[in-house]
Amino acid sequence: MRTICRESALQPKLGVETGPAAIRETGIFKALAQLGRDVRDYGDVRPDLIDPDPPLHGMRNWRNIHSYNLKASHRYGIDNVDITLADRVKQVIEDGKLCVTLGGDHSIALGTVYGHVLASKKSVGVIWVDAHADINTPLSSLSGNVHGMSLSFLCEELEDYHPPIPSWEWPDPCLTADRIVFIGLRDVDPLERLAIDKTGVKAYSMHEVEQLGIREVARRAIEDINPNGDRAIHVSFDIDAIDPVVAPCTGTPVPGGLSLREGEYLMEVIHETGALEALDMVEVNPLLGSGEEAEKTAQAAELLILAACGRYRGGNVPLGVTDLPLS
Ligand code: 4U7
Ligand code: MN
Ligand code: MN
Ligand code: MN
Repeated sequence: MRTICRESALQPKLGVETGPAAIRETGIFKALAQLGRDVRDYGDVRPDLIDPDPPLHGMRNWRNIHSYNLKASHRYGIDNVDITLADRVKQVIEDGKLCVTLGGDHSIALGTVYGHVLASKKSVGVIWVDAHADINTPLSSLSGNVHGMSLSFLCEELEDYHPPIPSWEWPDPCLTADRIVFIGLRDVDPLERLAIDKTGVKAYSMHEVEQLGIREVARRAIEDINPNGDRAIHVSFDIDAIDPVVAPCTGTPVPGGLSLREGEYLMEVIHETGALEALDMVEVNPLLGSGEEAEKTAQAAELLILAACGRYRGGNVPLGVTDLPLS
């Protein structure tokens, strides 16, 4: 069972809210069923947008993003979302199922990680696969885009660097820095680098992927966040981690990314741990390119999700089949 949700247009470049539809259209449900996965589409989590939603401390769309992810809209005398993303993820995890969330932009990780941490019986470690570190604070961000800040709100060590937000509680930071690891970085703001150094979050940028190879990076990353094998894994996969030649339709493409092969290998290895409880696939934006490019990007996302769900490139025997057809 898995949940498939999407986000509304909460960032300046429109179109990312149509990413989930493009991924659904790849035929992913059929492919998952063929793998023997019991799939349930929970539909969308979709708020009625609060409008206007002026910035605070430079943070754009912060009311909408908060109420959508974590619910606090009643503080504004409005009730704009039936169920929050955090509650939806919590529900799926509590059912003991792998929860796949389709974004939407990467601000959805505020809700998915928080919901996962609330619901999991285990301590949660996060593998953040991204060209970007998404660890700006509202005060260090040059853009004001919350999808570039998600981790700073989740990380306990950065709590004191956040300005107070009146009548508002952002999520209790629910991760310690030793339970976060980056893979695929290649566009990190200077103050984000400082945040990584100060907190000690482990980071395998494209430099380390080149130096060590994806096999060693995957092994180390899993060991970093799950040293004793007793934790649950949350993968937050920004499609811009993959090279734009393969996944062009995304808001902030950066050349020189992971190949699809590297991405699939990483997801296969994470699947093999048996510890994966939640996966976000975010930042697919079908409107930023031709139809063909949009399809290519959605197909890359599909393959990555399938690998995380047990698709093996060497082939999978169909469920329940033990012999070849007899003559
Ligand atoms: B994504 C950026 F300044 N760092 O903060 C920022 F370069 O979810 C980019 O990883 C953030 O796609 C990218 O706006 C957010 C920028
Ligand atoms: Mn991101
Ligand atoms: Mn990114
Ligand atoms: Mn983005």
